[in-house]
Amino acid sequence: GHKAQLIWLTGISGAGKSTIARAAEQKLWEQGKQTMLLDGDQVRHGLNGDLGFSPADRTENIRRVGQLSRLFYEHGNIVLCTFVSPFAKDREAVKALFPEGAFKEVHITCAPETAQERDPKGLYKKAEEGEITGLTGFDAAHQAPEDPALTINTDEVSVEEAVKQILELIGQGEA
Ligand code: GGZ
Repeated sequence: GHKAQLIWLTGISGAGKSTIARAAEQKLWEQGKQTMLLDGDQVRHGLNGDLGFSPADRTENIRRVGQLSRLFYEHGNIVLCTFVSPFAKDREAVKALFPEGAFKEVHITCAPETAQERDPKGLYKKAEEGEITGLTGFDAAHQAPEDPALTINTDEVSVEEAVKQILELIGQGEA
């Protein structure tokens, strides 16, 4: 069996959250585990399509996702969330919805230069050219978790190794 829990990946755009979460979910499927992956980019195209990137909208984005995560958690899923979630207080509010130990915060980090080089969506280029403002990792801050369950620096750690670390974290305390 497995323990329902919420694995919350936080970090700047281009740090590798979605890539790592998708690979981890694949492994969990192979182990026959029931999972739900909620990704910022996807959720914002549908459910939270009414929200932008102002601090208030980001807070509302994370609030809704927290509630959604709890529903999936209560139905026995290992929930994987990948959101920039730059504000510590918003992540704390999600954590408060879960029983002790069920919310595990993972900081996916890399040098800002690395994220800017990867630039999977071309957002950093747009920010450099002044087309957009308020891009986390460029001209908007990300508040690092103070006491994460895990920190993965993708400058140093491969996707495969990152997945291994996350699976170990998920397995902790499992019967
Ligand atoms: C941060 C932005 C922004 C700004 C668009 N700041 O790398 P991506 O493209 O696929 O993931 C990012 C996604 C962030 O959505 P979240 O719901 O995770 O953000 S938050 O938790 O802050 O509410 C990025 C894209 O949307 N994106 N503009 N200004 N990310």
